Amino acid sequence: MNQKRRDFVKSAAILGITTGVVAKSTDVEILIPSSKDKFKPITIATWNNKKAVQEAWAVIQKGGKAVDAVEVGARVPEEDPKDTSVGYGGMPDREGKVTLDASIMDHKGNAGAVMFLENILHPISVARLVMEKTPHVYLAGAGALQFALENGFKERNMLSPEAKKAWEEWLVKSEYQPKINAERHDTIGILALDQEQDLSGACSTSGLAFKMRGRVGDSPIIGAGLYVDNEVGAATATGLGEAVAKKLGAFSIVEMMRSGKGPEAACKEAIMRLLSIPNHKDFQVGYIALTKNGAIGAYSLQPGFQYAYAQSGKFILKDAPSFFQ
Ligand code: SD4
Repeated sequence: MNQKRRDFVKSAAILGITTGVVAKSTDVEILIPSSKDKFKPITIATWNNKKAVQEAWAVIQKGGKAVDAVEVGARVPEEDPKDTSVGYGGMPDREGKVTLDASIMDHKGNAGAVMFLENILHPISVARLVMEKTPHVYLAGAGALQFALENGFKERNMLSPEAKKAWEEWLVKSEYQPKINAERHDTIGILALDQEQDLSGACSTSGLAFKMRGRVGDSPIIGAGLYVDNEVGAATATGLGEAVAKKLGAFSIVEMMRSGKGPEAACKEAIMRLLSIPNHKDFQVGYIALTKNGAIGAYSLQPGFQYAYAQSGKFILKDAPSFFQ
């Protein structure tokens, strides 16, 4: 038994509970990582990312690693022209350029991310290579592109005809106002628990439509848009990246789960922390979380946020509970 696990069991013993169970006190759900026969592998993603969770599930079902599953899943919307917040088809910045942010974390606590990356179809796979092949966590802009090209990725146009048209229409008034749930079905945060009971996560986005050139959101920032701790759980975010980044949303959720909150309660508390941001009525944030023993939860600021998961070969789409109704 490793030191952390020993400490965990010790604190569980102090609380008078046994491992492998979910114990409930009056207002806190205490999650105890279960033994291997007590968990069910799962893949879960923000929005109606059905194909993504299903493809990720197929990896897990075959005995594949969670990190492979989340990469496979994130690649699905990256190449879907209909998804206007991720990869090809994503809305451009106000200069008409599609700029991409993506991050990935594996069960060993390794992390890699790219931000302000242009002309590459699969930023999540570049992020994975940053994680695996470099001494760094973040590569940005021209340097990230150079790294991608050196590793065999090909440059291509990422502005779809539809996104170009939307940008040209936007230019008429040039008003920047991120819309609540405009990114519906879009930005993907995906988490997976594999058959070895290992967790990983990935997040990929083209960011907010018509953002300033050079703007980076929460999605590539470890702890903001994505966080994974294989001892505890994982969390990821969608919505207004500036709000998520100010609160380190994903990290705060994992830390709350470590302290005993269940995944939905932790997501809810992280949403409540957004209420100190003055214009919180005008933006959306949605969080999803997954624990080491396969429990899931979600919560959003505004209604309309959905999440999707695949488990035991079944696909399920759910509306997340929200602070505002
Ligand atoms: C960002 N969080 O760049 C992303 C946007 C998003 O669905 O989630 N869109 O701020």
